[in-house]
Amino acid sequence: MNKVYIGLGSNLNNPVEQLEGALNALSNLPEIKELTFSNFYSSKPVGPQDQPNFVNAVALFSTTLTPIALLDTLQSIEQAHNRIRERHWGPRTLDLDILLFNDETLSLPRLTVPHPHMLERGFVIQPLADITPGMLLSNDKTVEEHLHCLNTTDLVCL
Ligand code: ROI
Repeated sequence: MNKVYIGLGSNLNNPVEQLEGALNALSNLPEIKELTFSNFYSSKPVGPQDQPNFVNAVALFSTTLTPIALLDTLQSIEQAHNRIRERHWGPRTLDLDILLFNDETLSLPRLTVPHPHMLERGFVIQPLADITPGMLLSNDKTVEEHLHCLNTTDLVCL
């Protein structure tokens, strides 16, 4: 079984419902077991500010899927939620990103793991810290140590 952390985000069409729908879809898949997830957090957009606030969470599960099969699965859930993506770093109905896949490093055309921006983003590290504060990340710091280095004043726990 592979141990996977994914990030969930939405800022359109009732973001909380989008995240709940995605978690429900994941929990119904036979290839996915032991799904747990963080609190939901609302925050201002990173990047272009002329868009609604985001709601973000992190989920942890075990899966028999390979990284690419999981990516395909996540993209089909995004599509089923009528993902709208108008522009780069613009608003979206549902974003599902593979953050960590076991302790693997992957540089594939479609997929980079660990997620290249996760350490800079409070909206990823705060929910990750809810689930696994003591986990060591790539540079030998714990999730909690990373959290202390980030400005999370903007995050509101829902
Ligand atoms: N900003 C926040 N707060 N949350 C996100 O999930 C998010 N996703 C993005 C960009 C547009 C970079 N900003 C975000 O893709």
